[in-house]
Amino acid sequence: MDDSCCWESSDYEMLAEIGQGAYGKVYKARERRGLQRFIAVKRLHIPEEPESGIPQFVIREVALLRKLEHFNHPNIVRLLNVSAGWQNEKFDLTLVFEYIDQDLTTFLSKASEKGLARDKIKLLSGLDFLHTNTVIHRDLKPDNVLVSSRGEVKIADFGLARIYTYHIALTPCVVTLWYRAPEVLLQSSYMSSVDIWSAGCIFAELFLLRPLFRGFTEIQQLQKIFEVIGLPGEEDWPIESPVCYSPTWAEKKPTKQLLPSLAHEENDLLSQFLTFNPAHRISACRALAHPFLADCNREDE
Ligand code: 0RS
Repeated sequence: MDDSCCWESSDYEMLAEIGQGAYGKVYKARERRGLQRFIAVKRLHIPEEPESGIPQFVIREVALLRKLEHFNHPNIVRLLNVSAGWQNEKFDLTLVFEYIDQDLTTFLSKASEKGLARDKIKLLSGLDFLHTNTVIHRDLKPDNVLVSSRGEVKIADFGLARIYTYHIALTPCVVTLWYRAPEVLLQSSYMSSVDIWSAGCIFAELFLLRPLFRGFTEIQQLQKIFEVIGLPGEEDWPIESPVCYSPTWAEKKPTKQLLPSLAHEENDLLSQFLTFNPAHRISACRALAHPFLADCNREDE
């Protein structure tokens, strides 16, 4: 059977491929019935386990996504439907989401500095919700933050992390390191604080209108980070990391003003996002109470 047959659906009409990555593929489509809304259809092919059939974690992660959907969080992309089936001895998972017009990358490429300030609070509300429900995004970046024509900000591409790891092992593909937390770059263990690091990089990008740390290898990415935040103390270096601490990495500069172009409160929050030691990094919940974001919140009302 050729691949094209898979895309025929009585429920929706496939329009265009909008993304491809470790996750499989995402398509823009339109419902054939009812409201005939645009939707985002995500297809994952999951190799069958020889012994047990469908891997247990696939079932668990999809169940978690569906559970989260019941909360209707305004900053999380809506999951409309999940279906599964077998195709050529592979297990296919199809997730149908609401379609949002733009990603943040595109939004930023058209943006001028004004009018962005209040959007990041929404991103943090979404993150706080995910973290409260023990979901770590792990790959938060402007490509998977969606911005609707009504100015809503919604996080996409979360929850299936373990399915992705599975995929990445099978399909080598280029991933961006720009939003990756140092503990991930150093191959240490990680927690929800990795998403806060990514949010910090996005926060800076809203002001700079360009990515903050643009490294093309793990080592180069770390160097770019240390050029801005300064070299961390050896006591903060993860002991389990295969990368050794070296004082020659960068200067140990004081982290008073990370970005000179930012105001005092913006810099204060940014330095709490971009704290090297994940144990000392601010949480999404505490960041929402920071004077800078609390102010945005009031303006929104
Ligand atoms: C890199 C410049 C291009 O509505 C788009 C949507 C879009 C969605 C949508 C809804 C729910 C996803 C997408 C989704 C699912 C993995 C994903 C990975 C990244 C992003 C979303 C994912 N920039 C990227 C592609 N693109 C054009 C600009 C667009 C434009 C509008 N609306 N995705 N992608 N989940 N899984």
